[in-house]
Amino acid sequence: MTRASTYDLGGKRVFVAGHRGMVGSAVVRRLASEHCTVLTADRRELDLTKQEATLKWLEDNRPEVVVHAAAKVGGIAANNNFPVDFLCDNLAVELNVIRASHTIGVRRLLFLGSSCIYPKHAKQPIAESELLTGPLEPTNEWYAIAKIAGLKMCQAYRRQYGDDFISAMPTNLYGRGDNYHPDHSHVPAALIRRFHEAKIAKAPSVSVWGTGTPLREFLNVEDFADACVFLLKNYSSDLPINVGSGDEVSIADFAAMVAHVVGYEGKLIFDTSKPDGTPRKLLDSSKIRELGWRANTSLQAGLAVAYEDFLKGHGRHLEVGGYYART
Ligand code: GFB
Repeated sequence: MTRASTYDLGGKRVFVAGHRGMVGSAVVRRLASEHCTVLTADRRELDLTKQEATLKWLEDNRPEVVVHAAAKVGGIAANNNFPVDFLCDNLAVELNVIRASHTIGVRRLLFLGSSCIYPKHAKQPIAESELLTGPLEPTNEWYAIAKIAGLKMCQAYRRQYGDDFISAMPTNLYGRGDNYHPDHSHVPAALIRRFHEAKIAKAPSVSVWGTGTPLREFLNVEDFADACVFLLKNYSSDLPINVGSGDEVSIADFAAMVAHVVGYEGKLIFDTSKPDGTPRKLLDSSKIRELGWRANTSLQAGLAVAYEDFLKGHGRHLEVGGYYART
């Protein structure tokens, strides 16, 4: 099908857009063992929402490979509350990076999407063919539309110009370098922080958003970074490819796991005034498994590392506004 005749990253100049984000920083760590030259640009040096600046930076630095891990991201509340930021900023960055990559002749580009691009009531587990078969989940449709546009840009450049641009769709990610903002983060970081603070304060109970019934599949970011490198080397197709762990859990059970890892022993109270979002989001990752890749970090072990990272203060506490990559 879709297996590229193995692409050698050795000696290549690889630009990781969004290298300060959770995903981008994990990709940089993973690329360290690939004997390539990793290129990064701080936001002060390059604002990816600026078209001319992005083109100039790429012309000056001449990467052969691009990992597009730059995005405005956040959890269910941030997505719901900042539709302009999630739609427009993500569209601008995608257009600038993908178009400039074409202009300077980048050989391989990996665009990162998200499992939220699939319809709210997609058939489970969600195969790549479910894309655009039904309405999106309203809490994240702005972000989803931007991500769908990004993967369509990759398909369009491949169709019209033969560019080897591919797209990967990760499931819900967590791990080192996450954003621990109390309102804007995703559920793993939000609960690590809230339970930790409740443990310190000896609070008798902690609130968890929603009913606790939604099902989510969680993938450790180090595993995802490994999948990104695997796909750069082994995958070439206009079809996006799912990257999941198969670790599906209800939010209630997930919250109990996080409480255990953090050592919080109080009561969990479900705040049903907060949204649940999509009821279930389990990816069908059989395509990438057939190519020979699978995740190998257990949720328990990955959460322990994430909590350690939080304790070391490596997590970021950002407002929505920075470009930190995560899907
Ligand atoms: O991680 P999260 O915001 O992502 O929420 P989504 C997952 C589930 O956890 C939802 C519940 O059912 C939340 O209601 N939850 C419980 C909490 N407590 C909390 C909490 O304190 N904070 C948060 N954030 N959630 C996002 C999309 O949806 O998934 C993005 O909005 C992106 O666009 C990302 O695609 C992967 O899975 O609901």
